[in-house]
Amino acid sequence: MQYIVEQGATHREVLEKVRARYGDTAQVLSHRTVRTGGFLGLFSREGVEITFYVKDDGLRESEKKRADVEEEKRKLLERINQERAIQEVLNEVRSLKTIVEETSSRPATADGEHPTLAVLDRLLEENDFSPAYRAELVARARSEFSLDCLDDYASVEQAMLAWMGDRITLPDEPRAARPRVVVLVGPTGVGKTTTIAKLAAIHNLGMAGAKAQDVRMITIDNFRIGARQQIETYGSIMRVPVSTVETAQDLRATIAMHRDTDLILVDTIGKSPRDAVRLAEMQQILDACGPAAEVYLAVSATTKTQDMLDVFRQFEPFRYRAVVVTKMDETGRVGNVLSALADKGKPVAWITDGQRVPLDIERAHPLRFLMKLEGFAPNRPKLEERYGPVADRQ
Ligand SMILES: Nc1nc2c(ncn2[C@@H]2O[C@H](COP(=O)(O)OP(=O)(O)O)[C@@H](O)[C@H]2O)c(=O)[nH]1
Ligand SMILES: [Mg+2]
Repeated sequence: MQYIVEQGATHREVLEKVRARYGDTAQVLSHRTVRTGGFLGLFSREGVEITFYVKDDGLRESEKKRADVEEEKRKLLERINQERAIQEVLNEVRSLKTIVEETSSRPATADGEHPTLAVLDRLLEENDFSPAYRAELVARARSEFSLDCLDDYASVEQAMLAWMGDRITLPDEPRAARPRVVVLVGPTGVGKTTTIAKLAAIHNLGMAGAKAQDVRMITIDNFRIGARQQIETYGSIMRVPVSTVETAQDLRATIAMHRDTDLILVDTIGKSPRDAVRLAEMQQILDACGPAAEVYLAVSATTKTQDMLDVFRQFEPFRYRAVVVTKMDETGRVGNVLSALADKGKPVAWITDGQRVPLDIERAHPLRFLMKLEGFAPNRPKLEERYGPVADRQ
């Protein structure tokens, strides 16, 4: 048992105070009137002082109550702390999320492109690919790769190389015909006559996968001083007969005369097909070669992208079946060629890479272009798996 003395202004006030603390276990023992408050005996007021006794279990009860309150307080604080911690974690998560969102949506480059694509696009541009070709390749990479995958530069680069390679097509085997008439058209100075000489030699000798054939060259390029001499010189060195013709009728007659030849190679004048008269003239020449004649367009790899597209377009009326790319040795950039080929959907048959007749010619192979691209690192074994082996050039 314990005694408690409590003072207050009124009897009721003291009772309420004690009951609040100890409940009904506090029993009034005595009470008296006292003066409370004041200062040095002045201004004090009359009040009551009550003495209670409280049973131990009452005390325990009250202590328990207090302990409970303490426990509650502790739990509450704990929860507040926990909530604070959760809030902090949430804030952390929120700020991380913002960073992630900002990173993925934030323009990695000024135009908002992923860095991998920005770099590859710049490389394509440096390799002289047309804007349309570049846009198509980059759009494909954007749609086929997730943001995570785009971070892996090498794999996007290799995929792009394969897409470029897939767009380089080779012509089908020509239909068997005898004689097989092959006509080379194209702008002046691209190397038509030289290429005709190279083709004559390799077919005559059975090189570069061709079997040894009976070959003849026909030239209509007899307006330019020395042009006739040029091809006749090649002919005599290689022991390939040459015919020179002046008109379309001549040409028709000459082909008819040599119908037992395996392969007739026709060199043409390289005037601008923009000229309507020349265009009509050229059409007559092609008609004279017969419906089975295979027309090839010779273009120099050194031609600028837009000019290349123009040449492809200008020669369209001659329905060339494939392209011969000349002077590959004179440029490190072949995006112009690949853009024009893709744009026109034309296959590429031969590549020439030097002035040596007949050494500097080979059948086209996608890798020959891909390996020339500046700034790209083509995985040759992987690409050879896809497109077949390619020989090393000396
Ligand atoms: N570097 C290089 N020069 C070539 C190539 N093909 C032809 N040429 C040169 O280009 C010039 C023009 O060739 P030509 O055959 O007369 O062109 P054509 O006017 O189209 O008949 C000549 O000096 C050739 O030696 C090639 O693949 N590489
Ligand atoms: Mg010529």
